[in-house]
Amino acid sequence: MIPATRILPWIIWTVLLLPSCQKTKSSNQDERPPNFILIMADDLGYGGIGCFGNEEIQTPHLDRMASEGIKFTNYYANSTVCTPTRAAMMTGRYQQRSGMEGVIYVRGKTRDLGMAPSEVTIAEALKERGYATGIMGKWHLGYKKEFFPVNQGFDEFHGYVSGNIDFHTHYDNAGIYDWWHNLDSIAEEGYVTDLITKHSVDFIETHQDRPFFLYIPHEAPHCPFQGRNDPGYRFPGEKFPYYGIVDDKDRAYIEMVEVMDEGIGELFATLKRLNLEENTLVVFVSDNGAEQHYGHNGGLRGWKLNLFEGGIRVPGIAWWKGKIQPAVSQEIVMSFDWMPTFLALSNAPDIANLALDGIDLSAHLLREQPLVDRPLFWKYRKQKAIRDGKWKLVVDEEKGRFLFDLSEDLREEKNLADQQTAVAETMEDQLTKWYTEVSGNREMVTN
Ligand SMILES: [Ca+2]
Repeated sequence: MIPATRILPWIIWTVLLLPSCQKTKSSNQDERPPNFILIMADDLGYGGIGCFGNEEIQTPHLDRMASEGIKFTNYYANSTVCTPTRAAMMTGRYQQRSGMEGVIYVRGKTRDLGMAPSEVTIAEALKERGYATGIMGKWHLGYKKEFFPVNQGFDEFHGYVSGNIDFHTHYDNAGIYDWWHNLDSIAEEGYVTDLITKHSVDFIETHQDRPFFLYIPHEAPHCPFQGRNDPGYRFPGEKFPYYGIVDDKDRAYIEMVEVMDEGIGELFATLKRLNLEENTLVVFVSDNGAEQHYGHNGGLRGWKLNLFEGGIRVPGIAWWKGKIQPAVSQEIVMSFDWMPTFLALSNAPDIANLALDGIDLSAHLLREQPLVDRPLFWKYRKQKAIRDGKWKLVVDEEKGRFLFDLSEDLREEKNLADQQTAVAETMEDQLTKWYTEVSGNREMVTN
């Protein structure tokens, strides 16, 4: 069910695209809309991979993707934690609009909550365009089956719905088994990262003859810290440590990122083998900044769970053979921009009808056109933040106001709030107006 306020645009849009769906079926390869592969790491910080300055972790496939494609140095996650970034990415809208401002936890009062099936997702919109749609990996937008990916436009789902599972036994942090195929709990042996890669390759092979959208939200490098050959440790009815039982967690962390990179290499090899490279846009991003104890934030201030740059600025890469030219882009981009971008590239009719907050990046990706100037906003727990050009304002309910000039102070060391009071006031006003508009009076998950 689509809410009444959005029914009219949805009907108009659906009717408008009927003729183009029919055309897709009979069109030749040149007219076929491109495939989209959206890969998202979990808790990977700004300095977490080779092409973003990490010298300790070997990520040759992501490094090659960045050198052949566009590397975004100002790429932001919509939030500093899992659930809200995923909600924004799936809907192309600020997560507050779907009530998903905080994390849905496996324990406690949020366990029964989820993103409403009435929200229009990127998968639903592309499915309407005739795309095959798949998600292999972490969902984290609701534990009840009514919230599962297959009820949000995905034809196929292999993965888990909680925040993290044992990479080997597939039990979540509450000791509940969490590995699914569509709506069924299934027994499947394997290391989560390898299973995600295997099912992703299978999906591409199965759907190679039609346009597809494949969303690959990896578990790596979120805890528990476990490599391929480390033991499983979560079992029902037992107590276990959140971060895992491996002694050398730094070693396990490195391996987790490297195995993910290996899997991404396998995806690229699959595209090449099936001759899909020139018809597939591949995007790699993270869902929030680095975890404080084991992650790499590239020298930025802050970590996952706060709105300083280290919590929200993450790696972003876009690759498309023959279409995207190698470049380093300083344009400011955010998670919710991929939905309008993919819809535009699939020649969807007027996407303005969907009232998305994200913007279409396609002219920037394909022709290096600059993006329009726009402010971007965040809210999580006691912090709100706005980025507008070079300025960034963080308003913390307890610690006060922080204003930074990111063009000179990327590490957010010099608080200019007292010197540039007019700038700070104006930005705080924008922030307040934004929050009133996106949150409305609705109930919100704020954990
Ligand atoms: Ca995360």
